[in-house]
Amino acid sequence: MNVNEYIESVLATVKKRNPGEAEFYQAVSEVLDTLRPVLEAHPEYQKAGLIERLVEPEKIIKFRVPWVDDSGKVQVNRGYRIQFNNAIGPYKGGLRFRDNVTESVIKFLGFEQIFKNSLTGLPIGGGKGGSDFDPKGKSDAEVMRFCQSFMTELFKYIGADTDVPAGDIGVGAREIGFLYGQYKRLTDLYEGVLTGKGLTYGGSLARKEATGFGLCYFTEEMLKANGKSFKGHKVVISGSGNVAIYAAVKATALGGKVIAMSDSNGFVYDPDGIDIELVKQIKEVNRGRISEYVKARPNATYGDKCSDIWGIKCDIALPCATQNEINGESAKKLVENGCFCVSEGANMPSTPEAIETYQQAGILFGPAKAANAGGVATSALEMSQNSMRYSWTFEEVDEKLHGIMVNIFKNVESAAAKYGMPGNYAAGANIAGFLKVADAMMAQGIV
Ligand code: NDP
Ligand code: 2IT
Repeated sequence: MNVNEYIESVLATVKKRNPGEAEFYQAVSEVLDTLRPVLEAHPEYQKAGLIERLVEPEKIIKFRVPWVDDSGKVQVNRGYRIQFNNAIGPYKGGLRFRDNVTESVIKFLGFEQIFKNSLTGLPIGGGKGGSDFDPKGKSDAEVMRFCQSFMTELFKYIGADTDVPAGDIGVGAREIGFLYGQYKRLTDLYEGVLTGKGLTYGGSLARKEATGFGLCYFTEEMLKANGKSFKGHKVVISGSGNVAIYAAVKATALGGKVIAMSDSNGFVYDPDGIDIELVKQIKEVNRGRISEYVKARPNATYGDKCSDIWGIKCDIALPCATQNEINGESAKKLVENGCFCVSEGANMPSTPEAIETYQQAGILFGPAKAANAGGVATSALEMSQNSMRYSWTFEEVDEKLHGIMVNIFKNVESAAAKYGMPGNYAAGANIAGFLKVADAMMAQGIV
């Protein structure tokens, strides 16, 4: 079987074994497509059935999460933890609480996490979990009861050296606190089993900022390598959650002007530049809607379709909300309006058609696996601090994060060039992330 036939046969198995799981299939096919030259150069991988093993999660845990809402009604959600690959370290990856969470979504996120975590250069394997529970609109007491029920099953499968979950969409400091409290109560262990913890109980300084800051450090490095920078450029950022807010802070600090942000209901456009403190107040403190922004900013306007944010003329686009939020049509609008850089804070925010559009237009594209790896990298730094029973300062963590993001860019750039695709950072990220995992899997035998 030649390499093309090999890839086709693995993809056919993935499709058959995971029927209807469109997101998972999308993530796998995007990666395998770029690994062709690597598999040509390393026939031993095919011989060892490495790709067949890589696309099959090591463990899929699925469970019922019953809880009682404030009106006394019993609610049932489904919980997941997918332990995808631990060749290079304990499973590591976030938990997502959102109504559209399915096994396919968790699988695609877990699969991406393998390569992302490898790119950080730190010893962490890939995993992901979550639930179709949505904390939005729930009381703190409901969120707590849900988190306690979720952890009452999950605690059996995780541990500081086994599997270390963290946040993602719908899981922030509040949820991590409730989950940690219940883990500790069930196990009597005070250990770094979750990251993104509060600062009073083992959290790391700069973890909250890390994904957004890291995204901008990576993007700045990519821009620099191509004779550009954030300075004086208009930036559009989708979402207004953890990643989006700190991407906006850092993009502004690096000289960019953020002119639009969004949530799942709509977007705001502020020609004077987004007032980030106001967004923090609305979204982080009040848990409100982005539409409230225009009440305080007379020059700003609100649009009630979140994908219309991509029609705003900008130089740099940072999608920081969710998967497949930029389709082919939105990508064309960005390119037509002169956007020269798309860098992904969210996981898989660009559809394959969107990526094709960027590539044909020759604009700079920072793929999620590399560009948003700063969050999980800083989680790994949190794990190190927990093991040492020691805390680094904000500046120390931020400096390490910066170094990690610069390194990721360098590795991605050189892997792309080495395998004959210079400037194709999506291929470079897949290849560089893959090689370390592949090497470890080869060394560890058929497991
Ligand atoms: P948050 O829950 O803090 O924020 C999510 C933001 O995206 C909110 O503004 C939310 O709007 C919006 N959003 C969520 N789902 C949709 C949807 N289906 N359509 C449109 N908008 C949506 O999550 P994070 O900021 O942590 O995560 C954002 C992205 O970044 C995700 O793709 C996540 O996987 C990725 N990521 C997160 C990391 C982290 O450390 N947190 C690390 C690396 C990647 P609303 O307020 O209406 O819900
Ligand atoms: O997608 C991601 O990398 C995250 N949600 C962060 C995972 C982590 O373990 O910090």
